[in-house]
Amino acid sequence: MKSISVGLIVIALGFFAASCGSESEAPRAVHVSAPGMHCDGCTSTVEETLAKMAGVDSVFADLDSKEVAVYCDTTVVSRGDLEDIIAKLGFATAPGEQ
Ligand SMILES: [Cu+2]
Repeated sequence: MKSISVGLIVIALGFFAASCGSESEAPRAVHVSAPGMHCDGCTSTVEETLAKMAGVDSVFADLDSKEVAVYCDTTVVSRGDLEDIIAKLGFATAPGEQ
């Protein structure tokens, strides 16, 4: 009986250590270019849409640099996922580009 509870404690500590480890790695800032953003409406659309994605902590879209800084868990959401969403919203290319 005693060995079972010690075993459970070891398992619980293992999970705790694992979750701490992943938290210290994430969130990471991923910068994605979105040249199609031209006003505050565009930046809010990008911010609100990306913020709803799983693994995304916070989003800041900068109109001047046309860059979107996404603070996310890169083990859950990849740069490609973020670029896909921005492309679907129509901001991946500058107006006039294909
Ligand atoms: Cu706009």
